[in-house]
Amino acid sequence: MKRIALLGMPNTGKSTFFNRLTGASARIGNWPGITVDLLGAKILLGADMVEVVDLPGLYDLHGFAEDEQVVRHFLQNNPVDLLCLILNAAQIDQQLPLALQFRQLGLPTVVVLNMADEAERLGIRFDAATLAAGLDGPVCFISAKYGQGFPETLAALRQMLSRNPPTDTAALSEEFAEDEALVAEAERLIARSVTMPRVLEHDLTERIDRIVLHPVFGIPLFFFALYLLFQAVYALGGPLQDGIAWALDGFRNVVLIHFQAILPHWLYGLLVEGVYDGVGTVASFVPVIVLFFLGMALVEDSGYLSRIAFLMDALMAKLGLDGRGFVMLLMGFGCNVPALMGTRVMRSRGLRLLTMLIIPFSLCSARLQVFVFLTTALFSTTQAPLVLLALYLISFLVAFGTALLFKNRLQSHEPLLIELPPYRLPTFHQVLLRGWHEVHHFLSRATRFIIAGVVMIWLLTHLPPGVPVGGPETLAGLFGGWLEPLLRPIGIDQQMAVVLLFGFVAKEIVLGAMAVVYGLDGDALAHLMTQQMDWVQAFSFMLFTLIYTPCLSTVATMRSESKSLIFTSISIFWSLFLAWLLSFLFYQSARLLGY
Ligand SMILES: Nc1nc2c(ncn2[C@@H]2O[C@H](COP(=O)(O)OP(=O)(O)OP(=O)(O)O)[C@@H](O)[C@H]2O)c(=O)[nH]1
Ligand SMILES: [Mg+2]
Repeated sequence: MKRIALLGMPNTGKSTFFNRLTGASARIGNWPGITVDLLGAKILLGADMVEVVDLPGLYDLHGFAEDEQVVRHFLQNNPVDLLCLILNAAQIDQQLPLALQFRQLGLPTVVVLNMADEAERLGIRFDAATLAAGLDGPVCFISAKYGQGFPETLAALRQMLSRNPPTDTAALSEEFAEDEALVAEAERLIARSVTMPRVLEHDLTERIDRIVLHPVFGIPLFFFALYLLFQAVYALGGPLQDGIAWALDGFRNVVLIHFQAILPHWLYGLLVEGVYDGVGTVASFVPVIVLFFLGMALVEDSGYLSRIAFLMDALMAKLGLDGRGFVMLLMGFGCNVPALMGTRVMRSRGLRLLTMLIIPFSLCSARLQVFVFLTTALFSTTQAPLVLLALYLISFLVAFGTALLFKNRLQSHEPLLIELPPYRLPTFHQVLLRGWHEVHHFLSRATRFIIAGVVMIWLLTHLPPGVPVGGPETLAGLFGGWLEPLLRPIGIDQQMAVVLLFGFVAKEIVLGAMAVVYGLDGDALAHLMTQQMDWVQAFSFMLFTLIYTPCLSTVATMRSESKSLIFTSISIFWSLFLAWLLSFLFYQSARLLGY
């Protein structure tokens, strides 16, 4: 099978092109460094089955950040028949040297000038023939996002592919011409083939930036935007969630109930009261999570992320981090795993480890489910979003505090230039794709962890046979009993202790576990929680859930990205210790104050 590799600088639209080419749904965002790993997909091009590989961006063929190494390693170890080099046409002056560097590889290459729409708006004109002659190969103009020029590009790829015999890329280690020589050549080529208006008009972007990057109001504005996002999530997500809970309940009472007569008692209990109720309780939160992600997608794709990195850079530097670290925390709001992988763009190991250490404190969407459930149950509708905002702020504070404590051990000196890409609106398709991503993510986690988790909990609360369900004599009661001395000082009882134990595997299980432990779901469960705990206990539970290890996947990613067992263990123990300490301080002082 033939292979096409998509290469280019970060944020030039490689993944957007990849998605258009293959129909895949690679993650896209207006932030350099969204793709940090290989993603392949097969397509039929002419008569050939071709594997297209989307790669992380690279600034330079001899770059040494982890994501750039991923590219080099790929090129050195896999035969590639055709390179598809994606450049941002609107920044041709900065990107052409990379194209010339690639030309030295001597591999068949199609140069794709993407974002032709933006280049045109800016008034940049190209002489395609001169450019193609200078680059020694075909040049295509395209807007991967909107589709102009796509058929022609596809034809060029097909033609190049049919013309060339397979090549070996081991040539990568060859000597390159001096960088200065390449830059000078790029300048000459641009002078001959590109006409740029004297001043580039980024009018709208500049006007928005004047507000968003305001030295005084910039940061408050960001937190206000965050607050609006939660309000919207509550306002829109609540009814959706109720709807799903209602439908799931209906299905149970109308259809599943009939199996009670057919199935053995224990099996019905396991399947319906265990798996169905457990997974259903979690599933009813999916709309909230998807909504939240759509909001995040807007932040990510608009280009606001880079502005946030810029705004927070000075503050983060005091913590031994940089603006990207803050952005990784925000990405961690979705899921900590890609945020951990996103640190690959950092070159200094100290900086990378310090950033990885704080990411698990970022309030991921699985934890969000738990918090939305508990805040809705135990606080009034006006208080709930504020409590949630407080939890987000605590998540930042804990992360910052951790960075402060560890920054001297994980030193870094990496100069950073934050790029501010123009603002872009995601297309409807991109937004849909993102929503689908999250549903898909949920479904795959559901099959991997949630079902297994709720089954385990059902067994623990029902075994050994013959004892009262969920009582102190069951296995769950036993475990809870062991943990109790440790968790009582933070206001967590035996049953919730079992829930926390499972939360270690994945926070998505927490709600399902509560449903199974208490044998209730939906509103009934929420109602019961108000009797089982007061707001002080609930908040203490949420604090603990926020701070202790997010899930096994995070631990595994931490291990593979840091390549250090010691570092991973430190992260786990530190977060457990901190979770307990802060919950303890909160719970005991609240009680002392008479709450
Ligand atoms: N206006 C315009 N925007 C585009 C075009 N292609 C991609 N984009 C936007 O550019 C941004 C970057 O797109 P990606 O596909 O994630 O870029 P990438 O090269 O894969 O980036 P990394 O994986 O971070 O290296 C996103 O906001 C896209 O929506 C285009 O043709 N026109
Ligand atoms: Mg990408």
